[in-house]
Amino acid sequence: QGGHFSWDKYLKETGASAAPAHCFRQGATPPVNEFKAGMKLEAQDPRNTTSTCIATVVGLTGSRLRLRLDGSDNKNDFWRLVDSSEIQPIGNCEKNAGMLQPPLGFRLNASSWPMFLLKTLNGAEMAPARIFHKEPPAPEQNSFQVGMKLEAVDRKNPHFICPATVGALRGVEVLVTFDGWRGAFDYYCRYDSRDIFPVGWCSLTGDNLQPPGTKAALPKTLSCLSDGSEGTAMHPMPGQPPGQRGRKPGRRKAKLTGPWGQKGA
Ligand code: MLZ
Repeated sequence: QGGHFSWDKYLKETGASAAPAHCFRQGATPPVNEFKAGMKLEAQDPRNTTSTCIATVVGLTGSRLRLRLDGSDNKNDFWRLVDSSEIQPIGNCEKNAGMLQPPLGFRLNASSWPMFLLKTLNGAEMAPARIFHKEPPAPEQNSFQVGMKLEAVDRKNPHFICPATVGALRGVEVLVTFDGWRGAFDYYCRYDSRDIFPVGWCSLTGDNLQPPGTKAALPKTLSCLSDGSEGTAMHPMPGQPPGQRGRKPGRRKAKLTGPWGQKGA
């Protein structure tokens, strides 16, 4: 567990507001996670989305599962919500006349796939259908506004959910900018992405929300960060949302700006 981060104080100190829950494609309350490590299920291969593979739960965090495709390596784990439409109970693929496929980068010869499949399923603990949840419907339109705060998966470090701000809007897309970082982690996603959550989500699921700008010294004066982190004093800058700085996401080195942007920095 990292230091405790208080959205309440952070919103007050930044003068920002949280994106309302109706903006998101998320349940009103996070879905219960009854999965256990070792359970197997079917999942779309994230690197080859037309194929359905066998996956094993290798970790759990809040309402999400850390998944690894059977026959793949441990370098391509991915995370899915328990109410994702991209995971199904074992048997679902066959029921729909589909064929289970080896993952992209299957570590054995393709010809050994049928035998591999038999063996991997033999005696396996299959996640029961009742612990899967229905995916919530997408909101009808993009109702995010620039400056609104949210919690978002850091796609470069997908086990992290971090405080973020809507930096720009582009049709059905939203620019997710991470508070306290210069933009190296920012990305555009659809407004109905499953990777973005309303403020308070992590405290409901028990996920460890990363405080803004975790890697750097955090200013002592920030009462929203109550873990006594070291750092030089800095003053919050209300009403100064990051983002809209006209740079391409993902091209710069990760650099910490401090949670309040860079006026005077
Ligand atoms: N190890 C990484 C963590 C960055 C997390 C940023 N989240 C928005 C780094 O320090 O670069």
